[in-house]
Amino acid sequence: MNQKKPLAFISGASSGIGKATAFSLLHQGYDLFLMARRKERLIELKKELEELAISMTHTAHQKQSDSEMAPSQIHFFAGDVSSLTEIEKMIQGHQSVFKRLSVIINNAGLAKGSDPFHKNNLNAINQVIDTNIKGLLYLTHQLLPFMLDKKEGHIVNLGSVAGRWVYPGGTVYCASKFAVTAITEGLRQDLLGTGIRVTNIEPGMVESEFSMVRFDNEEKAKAVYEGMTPLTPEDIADCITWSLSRPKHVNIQEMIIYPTDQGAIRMVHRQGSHK
Ligand code: 8X3
Repeated sequence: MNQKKPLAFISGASSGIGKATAFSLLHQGYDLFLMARRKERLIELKKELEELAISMTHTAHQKQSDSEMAPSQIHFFAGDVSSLTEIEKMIQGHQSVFKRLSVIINNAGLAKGSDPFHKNNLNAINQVIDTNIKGLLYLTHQLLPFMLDKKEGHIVNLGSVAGRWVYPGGTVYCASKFAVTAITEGLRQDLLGTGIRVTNIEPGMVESEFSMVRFDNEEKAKAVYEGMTPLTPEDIADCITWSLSRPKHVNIQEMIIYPTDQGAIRMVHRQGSHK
């Protein structure tokens, strides 16, 4: 039987948690729709995922010779989540694909610097708010109708421990992640009765491009994880995949994940130190 697979949409899919989640969900048998700004990265990633999907299908064929299994399909769109126009263009161009939408992973997000608020650059403030809050809202608002029609689906928002606790130099980033916490909680309440689940995944320190984007400085970015073992994007992809794989009547509202070496934000055990 050659059945259509459910579709998972992932924003910020070209690296880090988004990319790791793409691989993890491919293994779970989803078709994927990847969105990110960097087109070359998406082209490369699509190729990698397609190759893996084909090899997975061959292995499955060998095990179940009587079933006809198609490899997962990988779709992508290069665009910025903070642009409603680009989101609308993406959806208009892929109506039939989005009809199979089952999962939205709102992963795109960033921090810019760690200066005190009065030293923040206005462009950076706008970029963080526009991506982390407005981007998430726009995408969810435009994609939700495809899931409402089906009376089931799952929205996973990538929050952060910074959406629970505030730290100096994190005013704008923390505000954006507090918004993600509120949006997730609100959506879960607003969507009650629709069959759609909503989950907030809130990681502590994850080693990815996050710190490089935040500091725009390789040395500073490296120093963040020095002497400690941070979480990996794959650790978080595991949590996302587990939340999605619960029975349909189970909604994981939120999950806070710290590395064992992190006691709280800015409280890190580093080799040879107690802080
Ligand atoms: C990232 C966690 O501690 O850098 O979301 O703000 S932190």
